Amino acid sequence: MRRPFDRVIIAVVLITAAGMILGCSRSKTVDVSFTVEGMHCESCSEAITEALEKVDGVESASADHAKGSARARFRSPDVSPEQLTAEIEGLGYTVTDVEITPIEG
Ligand SMILES: [Cu+2]
Repeated sequence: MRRPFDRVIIAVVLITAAGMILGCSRSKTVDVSFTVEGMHCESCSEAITEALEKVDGVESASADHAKGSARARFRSPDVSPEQLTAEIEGLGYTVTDVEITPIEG
């Protein structure tokens, strides 16, 4: 014999599972481009690339000292553009512009 209480527990488990699945599918891939001041050579771009790639949730990153730009592809909401800006500025460079592009999937 099944008590009504069991049904409540089953309903809660199902709602929780559905929420987790929906929550996962809501995570998005995002491309972000930074305009960076202060890069002078190849080791500057390497330092920025490495710092961005080390962040959990970043799929790829690159930086170009000649163009004064950096970019990263990451999973949102695991990572935020603000967090990556802080990484770059933590190395002593200045981010003057941030451009965010959501990617399909
Ligand atoms: Cu340098």
